[in-house]
Amino acid sequence: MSSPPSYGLFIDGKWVEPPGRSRFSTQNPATGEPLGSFVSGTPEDVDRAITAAARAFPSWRSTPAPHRGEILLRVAEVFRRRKDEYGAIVTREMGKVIAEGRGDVQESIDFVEYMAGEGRRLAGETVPSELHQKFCLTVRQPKGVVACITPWNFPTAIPNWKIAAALICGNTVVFKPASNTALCGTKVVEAYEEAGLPKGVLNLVTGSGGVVGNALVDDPRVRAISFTGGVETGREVYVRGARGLKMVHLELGGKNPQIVLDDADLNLALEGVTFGAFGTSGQRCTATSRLIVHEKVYDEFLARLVKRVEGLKVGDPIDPTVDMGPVASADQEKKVLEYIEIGRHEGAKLATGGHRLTEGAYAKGHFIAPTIFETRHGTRISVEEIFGPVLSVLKVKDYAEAVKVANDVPYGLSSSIYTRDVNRAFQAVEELEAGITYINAPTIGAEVQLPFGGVKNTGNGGREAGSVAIEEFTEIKTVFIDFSARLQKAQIDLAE
Ligand code: UN1
Repeated sequence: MSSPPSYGLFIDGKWVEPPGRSRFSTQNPATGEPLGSFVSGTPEDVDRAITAAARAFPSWRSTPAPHRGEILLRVAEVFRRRKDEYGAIVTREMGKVIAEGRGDVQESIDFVEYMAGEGRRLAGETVPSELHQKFCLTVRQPKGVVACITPWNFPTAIPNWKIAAALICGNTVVFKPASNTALCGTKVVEAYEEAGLPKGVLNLVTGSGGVVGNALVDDPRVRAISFTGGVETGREVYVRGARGLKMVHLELGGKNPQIVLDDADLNLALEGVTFGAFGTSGQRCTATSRLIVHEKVYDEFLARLVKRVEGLKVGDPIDPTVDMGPVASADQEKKVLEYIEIGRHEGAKLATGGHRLTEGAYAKGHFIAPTIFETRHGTRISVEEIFGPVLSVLKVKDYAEAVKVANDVPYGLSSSIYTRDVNRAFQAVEELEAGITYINAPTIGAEVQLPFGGVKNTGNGGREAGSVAIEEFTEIKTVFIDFSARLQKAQIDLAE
């Protein structure tokens, strides 16, 4: 095989390939085809990138936010123009089916445009003073240099959630993408470059979390860190960031339930769980990994689901007729197969799947058959995040038990309930412990104009997307303007 194209780091507006660095490459998880060779960044590279970002900060910060927004609109335009090309790269590098690869890029367009509009808002508040002739208000100011560390499952969308939000607020960025989707990360940065972002405002350092990630998190010039990934790495980032008293934003795992009550529209619920559990091969933080079904409809629903899932076409995700692609990497494949073994050992009943697909066209890829286990609440496969095409089905006797089971896990990102009873639906909104609840829709498919995030081990309380996305990337300055021309003492001079 010929060697794949080489890509550099993007520092201070230039693509650079520092000499003597080792390199890593990415592959298509469906075919093994090599896609690109990337620099394993070092602490010196991180230092240079942060220096460039710090240098660019004063002028970016003082660029009027609506003008920053205009640049973001141009970025969105580049993504729109290159949607087919970028969508195919997402599919080839990450393995999601082409409709979803294009969807990943669409989510980037939506978010960057949404944040461009934020350039004309970035609202503070005005509140009354307790004294005469005094104004009290708040303004938002950028934090400085921020680090964006992103996962492979939404390899253009999640970087944009972070980068566009950080930039519109006036911060400058050092971006480290997941290594196995380094080409997508590189393409994201190319779009910002093509749109004319000033040099140093966005910098890219590829490489490992242990080297590049840690150097970013530890550097005192980095004031905020936005991280999406696994819980254990997230905890490590949080602890390291805490030493420098940094704002750390975490989006971590999920174990998202779809509840199906006995009055649900079963056709709708069936389509919902099929997409929620096996879309993106189950590799969304929001993926449905538990199906909680009322006992009255359990047997019928499970039988129909198994039939539906056995009809899914698994294959090369670039083929538009394919329903599910491979998992994203050899590591993922190993982890998912381990969980399938765990399921078998803890006595879960395999309803379908449970094995690798290795014959013929599957031979070079990381394909796993869509897998459904019947199990009880409390087994490892029913409470631990698997991040693959493995669904645990749990039988419950009523609504109360369904919610109890749904809530009894360490995560709380997304949740869903299918019912025709409006009272039950609202009760579920109140009672499900999750950052997101869907009524009669699957656990996946959040829209960018609404907050995204979760409770418990899913994060540390922050939210991305929506108008609240700017909280993560701004400092609030409180301003008191006294126009009385005399000394007024708050709490002491009681105005009448
Ligand atoms: C993720 O898996 O981390 O809600 C993000 C969804 C997508 C984003 C998922 N819009 O499924």
